Amino acid sequence: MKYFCIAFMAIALVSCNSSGKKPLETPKDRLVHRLFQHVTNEEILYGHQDDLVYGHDWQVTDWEEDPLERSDVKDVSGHYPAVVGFDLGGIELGQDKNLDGVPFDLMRKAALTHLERGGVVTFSWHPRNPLTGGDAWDISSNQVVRSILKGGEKDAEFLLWMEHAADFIESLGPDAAVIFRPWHENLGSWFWWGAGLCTAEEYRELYRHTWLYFTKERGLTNILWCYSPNGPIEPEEYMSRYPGDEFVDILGTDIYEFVGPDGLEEARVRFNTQVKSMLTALNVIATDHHKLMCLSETGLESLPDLKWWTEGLYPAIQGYPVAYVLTWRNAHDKPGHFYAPWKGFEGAADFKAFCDKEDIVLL
Ligand code: BMA
Repeated sequence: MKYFCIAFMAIALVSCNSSGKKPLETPKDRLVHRLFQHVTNEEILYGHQDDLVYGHDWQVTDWEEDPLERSDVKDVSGHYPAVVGFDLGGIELGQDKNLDGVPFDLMRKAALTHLERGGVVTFSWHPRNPLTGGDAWDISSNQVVRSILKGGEKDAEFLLWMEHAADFIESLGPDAAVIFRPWHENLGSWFWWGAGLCTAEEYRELYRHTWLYFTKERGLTNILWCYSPNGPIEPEEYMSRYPGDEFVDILGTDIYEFVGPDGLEEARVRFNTQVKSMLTALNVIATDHHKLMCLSETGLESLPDLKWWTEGLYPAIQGYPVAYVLTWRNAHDKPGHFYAPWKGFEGAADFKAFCDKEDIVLL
């Protein structure tokens, strides 16, 4: 395992971009540079969703006092993950807590703490359905995206939703460069912005509308925008709803392993094939478009394969220029809904072996 050191950040502050000419002026430039540097070094950052705010059997309760030193990943590997993900779902309504019960004040503190430790922060967003009032998974109408675009019946309301999300990111301060990954898994049809629920043009408009609001209206220029359709899919399909180079910095994909009736071994083989074929395609697209790439979400729920990390995930990503790979959350209130080991979990040794690989980076 390799891990960041503060010295790296100091070097990054005075270094130049790949052309060697333009100084790296903004926090965003520096984060992009740093991620490219890891890719050049053939290193992959490991990430975990919600890592600092709760784990398999614990959660932060007193967020103001808590030093946020607990982490399931650290409990097992000795290190914090290099990347921590958080979800903004619920911010749009001005709620105090997100859809999984994480107070936004705690999320802000955790994000800033992680950045101070030298980590990378990424935000996803499962906003509620602005037309029906249901949740992100409410796919009862195919008019939702259209309703929030300019001239739509919900466009003013949606502007307010974006305002709340932008306020939160702005509250991290001007030095915080973060990855934002809205409208993810859009080639499936399980979210109201999914492929079966809006046209390709409506989707692209939604992404651009969001980008324009954050970037131009609000001047939030320290965001790395990640486009992350569900995989695996063919390259043409991946690009079929791509918002455009101007609006995207990182090409991501979400691919999970699912165990079917054919058992663990087959599931592992299937996952391996799917991830490799998607990353092979993404590598070509990312090279053509001069973008970073990542495995924005992955995991095997409950980790029934005790060798998943070293024999499932690692061989699937090893050697690919992925900036980071993020496994999903360890819910403390949903039995079996976990994607990283915790202290005492029987498969912890395999995770530790994964973290100890030369090309896997934790803090
Ligand atoms: C899903 C599950 C849900 C959660 C949502 C947003 O994959 O983990 O329990 O509410 O992500 O974090």
